[in-house]
Amino acid sequence: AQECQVANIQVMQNFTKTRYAGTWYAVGKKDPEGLFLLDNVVAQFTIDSDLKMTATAKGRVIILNNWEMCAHMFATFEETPEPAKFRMNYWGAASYLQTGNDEHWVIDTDYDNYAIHYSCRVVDSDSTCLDSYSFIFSRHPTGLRPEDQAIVTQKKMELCLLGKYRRVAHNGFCENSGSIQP
Ligand code: DAO
Repeated sequence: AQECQVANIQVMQNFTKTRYAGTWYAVGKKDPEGLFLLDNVVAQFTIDSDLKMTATAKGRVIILNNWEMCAHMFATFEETPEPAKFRMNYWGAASYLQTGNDEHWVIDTDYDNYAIHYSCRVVDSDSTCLDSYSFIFSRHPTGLRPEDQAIVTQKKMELCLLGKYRRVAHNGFCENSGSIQP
């Protein structure tokens, strides 16, 4: 079936990265295998003078089984022929944090209130995604506006991930910490 094939996923049309810049609060997340960012996830996107997109992100993580901390992450984005599809290189402020190179797709956004991110790490033999993660972002730390919920639900369905998201709490864990908070 054509359904749920990664190559058929529709992304944001005419994506404008300058409008995407600024702070986004993760309010929902579908986790990948070996999840990393737990909650209190806030990402800050910047467009440099050379028009390249970069980001910093904070979030609560648990590493080495039992050590809870606020991870401070950095990311650079490589553009592709499709404006809403990027390759993201990411690393942590500390060496024991995750490092990687992931797809970073913007599925939909109104730039001012909500954004839906998607990343497939492993495509299965049937062309569906075997290991994905996805963030639901809001410009407001309090969550999505009621009028945006329906759009987000529709997009979760199109990603074949409806029911696989959890709420991402914001309780100030990463707020008054520079980069590391053991
Ligand atoms: O949390 O399990 C996970 C996967 C997330 C890895 C990437 C985090 C670092 C970069 C975030 C930038 C903006 C989304």
